[in-house]
Amino acid sequence: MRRAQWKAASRAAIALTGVGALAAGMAMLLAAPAAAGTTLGASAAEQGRYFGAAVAANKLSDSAYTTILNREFNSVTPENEMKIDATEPQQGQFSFGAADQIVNHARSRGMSVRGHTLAWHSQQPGWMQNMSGTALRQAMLNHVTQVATHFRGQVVAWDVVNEAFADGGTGARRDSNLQRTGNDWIEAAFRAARAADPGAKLCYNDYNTDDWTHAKTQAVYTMVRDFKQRGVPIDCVGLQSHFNSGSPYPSNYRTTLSSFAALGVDVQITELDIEGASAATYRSVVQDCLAVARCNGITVWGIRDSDSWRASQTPLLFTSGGAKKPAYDAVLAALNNGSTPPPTTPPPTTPPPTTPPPGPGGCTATVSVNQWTGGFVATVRVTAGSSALNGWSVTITLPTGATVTNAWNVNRSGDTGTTRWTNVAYNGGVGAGQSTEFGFQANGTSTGLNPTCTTG
Ligand code: G2I
Repeated sequence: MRRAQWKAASRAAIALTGVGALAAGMAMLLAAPAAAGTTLGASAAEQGRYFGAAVAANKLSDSAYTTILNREFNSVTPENEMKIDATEPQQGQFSFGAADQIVNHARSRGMSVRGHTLAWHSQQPGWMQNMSGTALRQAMLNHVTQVATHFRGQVVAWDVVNEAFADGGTGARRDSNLQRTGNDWIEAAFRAARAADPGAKLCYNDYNTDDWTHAKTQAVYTMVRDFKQRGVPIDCVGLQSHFNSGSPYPSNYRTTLSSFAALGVDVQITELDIEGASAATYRSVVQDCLAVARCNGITVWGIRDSDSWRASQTPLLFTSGGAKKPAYDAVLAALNNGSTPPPTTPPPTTPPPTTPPPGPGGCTATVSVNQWTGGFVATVRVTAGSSALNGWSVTITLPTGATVTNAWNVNRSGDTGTTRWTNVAYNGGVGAGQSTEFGFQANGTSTGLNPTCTTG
């Protein structure tokens, strides 16, 4: 028996000891999970992931819609029903009916729920749009608290803050009435959400943060790293991943997923749709997620093409008539092929290191590189030998013309030629045989990178 089936069976067996056998038998019939490998949700679960869809409450009466939803998906995100205008239409008067309907539909069928979204510049009710300053800050925090409290224990992950960074090359915050209450509005929202629902994972969610080289991606990365360093409660990053001709799937997507994950947060693909629904692109997205241990789920932004906010782009996995599209088959196959797909990004220019295990007290460093025309990102893994490390230092000689532009999880000295990299406060201690990672981005080429590690 495969592991997930075994777990489900043992849970069922435990349930049988507590209730009448007939009732339990009926419950098992109703809740019987689809056979592994035959639906998106069951296949994702086999990989320790979820596969979800954005759901609209007013479609739950459409049986063609719910047939697909109930068969294929094991996670649900309310598409609009948890937004600020829906849940607090008048200040202090909360309205949870449509959101509750979706949550109940999902949870009664064993699907998990992602909450979307507690604080956002858009879809604010009129009363909030007209607020500013301290009054708005207080109203926003009250909203976060009330909504997260209402759904406490029912939502596995919240998009606490949505779309707070500007597009374009500046990496700046988006101007909004919330931003104008002070730059700390985001962390204030996360703290309020943690206090209200300590069991939920708290995510920052945004779009156009898929390409690792984009300023917006780097800006979100810098914020999440800062939050982790200062103990602001953040558990996950959501990449919306609305792909189209103007904002295509980037070849470095996997680097983006793994770089966020290396900060110690989960990564979730939260609103996936792809203009034209290329099977190959959907396959790549799934393979990229499976290749990153902390990429723990994918949500598509709607079920059938006709349900999409961009219906004319036919970006989803099911036709408007409910038929499976080639992209569906590609996604299912990718989920069933497991976690070691062929790379979708260009192979590293550096051959895989063949470093022997370090001796007592020593450490080793290996590097993997994602090179594109004109630049690269290097991820360096530091591994302790048979003794724990209490500080480490790595030397890397860069080829002529390569210049470091930024780095993470590390202190550096030197941007060109022989560069020296030392641990930061939170990653100097590495247990015997354990590893930690840091990274840097550089212009130029990465040919022949050969890191050496010394302790202390
Ligand atoms: O815009 C696509 C998504 C981008 N990321 C955040 C998501 O929350 C956002 O979802 C979309 C929904 O898919 C749309 O359904 O957000 C839109 C609003 O920003 C939603 O559109 C709204 C229409 O603007 C309203 O006129 C309409 O009443 O949908 C509402 C309900 O159908």
